[in-house]
Amino acid sequence: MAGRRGALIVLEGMDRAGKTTQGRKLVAALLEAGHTAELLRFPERSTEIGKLLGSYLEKKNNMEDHTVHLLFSANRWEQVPLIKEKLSRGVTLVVDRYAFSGVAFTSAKELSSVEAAKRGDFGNERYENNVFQEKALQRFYQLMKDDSLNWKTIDASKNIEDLHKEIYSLSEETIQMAQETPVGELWK
Ligand code: Z5A
Ligand code: MG
Repeated sequence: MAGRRGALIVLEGMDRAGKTTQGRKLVAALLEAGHTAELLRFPERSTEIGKLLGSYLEKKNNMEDHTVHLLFSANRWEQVPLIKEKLSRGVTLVVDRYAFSGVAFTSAKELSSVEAAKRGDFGNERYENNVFQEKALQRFYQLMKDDSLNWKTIDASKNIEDLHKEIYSLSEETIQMAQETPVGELWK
């Protein structure tokens, strides 16, 4: 199968939708089935930029909104050479949040900043309140109107095993499809 590229499978959704749970299970199942697969996550909190984002999300520091947006973006760009290299070597990448979260959360912030500012500390991290999450969800629906990206909607209220089966089956299809499609650029 030399020369066949890996697929980029992105899991997006609201806080606690089960992305990390499903991402881990998916990679384990793909490996078991003989695929080469790895899990990535964004924000990737281990890099210098990621550490800044981690403390911002934990409300240990404050930053100007545009600056934070660009740091989230930079946190992805710093991984892009590695992502391209892995895809071209045939590694399927399962990605726990990507640029769609970047757009959805920044634009939700613009909409809800007044309302959010009135609110107390709902969750442990910044953005973890119902109003904000709802705004971000609406932004995800808008982004999903772009059919060039092969979005699949999954009902996250199902049980973990049923969801896993559904995501696994969609991923197998996606891996097959990716082999016939060259790696493209997002939003170009
Ligand atoms: N953010 C941003 O603003 N800009 C960007 O560019 C990017 C991100 C990339 C941190 O993200 C924040 O960064 C996030 C967006 C912003 N803020 N918010 N919201 P994160 O990915 O590090 O954290 P998160 O996604 O918000 O939360 P999470 O806790 O990682 O959620 P999850 O991964 O979707 O869920 P989980 O950990 O798999 O599951 C949560 C719990 O539910 C756990 O106890 C599971 O056992 C349980 N669970 C999972 N699935 C099920 C089902 N099906 N049934 C019942 N229980 C379940
Ligand atoms: Mg998670």
